[in-house]
Amino acid sequence: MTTARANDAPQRSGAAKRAFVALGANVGPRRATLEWALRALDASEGVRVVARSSWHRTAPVGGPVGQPAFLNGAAELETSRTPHDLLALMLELEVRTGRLRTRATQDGPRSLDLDLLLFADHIVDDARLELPHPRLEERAFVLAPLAEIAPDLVLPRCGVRVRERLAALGVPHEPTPAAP
Ligand code: PH2
Ligand code: MG
Ligand code: MG
Repeated sequence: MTTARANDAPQRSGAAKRAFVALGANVGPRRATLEWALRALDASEGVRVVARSSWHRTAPVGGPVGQPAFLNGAAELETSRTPHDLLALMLELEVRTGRLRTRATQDGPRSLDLDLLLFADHIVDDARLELPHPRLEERAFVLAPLAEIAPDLVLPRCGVRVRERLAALGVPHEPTPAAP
């Protein structure tokens, strides 16, 4: 594991860190699954959900032609976990919704997708995790919900605020009314 931080504080200081998570689903009872995921995160040891967006109905980006529309959202967490411990929890929650992960399902339909976007000022690049999330700045389906809860958050790689990056992508800021 290669984990670097902007300062030299120990990685497991025990102090709560701020993290941002993207949520998505396009199979099954999407809204109920996403709400369950937020409750399950908040109920987990060392994790508190401190802010959440509304759910945005979004057209699928990439993946197989004709896959169903997504509901997407974002949440801000406070956590005493490490990035990898938080990731492990997120993957466990995905599996609990019945999600299977194979090469064939990459970018394909999923009952629940939880992506770790940012974890304090951590920079991580290993086989399991990349932080900041590698496609964070390109994805309106991530930035639009994130702009609801953290519009002034500066995206570390490009130095631009979330709401400015979203505007530059040319996608309306307002949440799309989400179907159930
Ligand atoms: N996730 C993907 C690929 N494409 N498209 C939308 N609209 N929403 C997603 O969450 C999404 C996607 C890979 O995780
Ligand atoms: Mg994803
Ligand atoms: Mg994912």
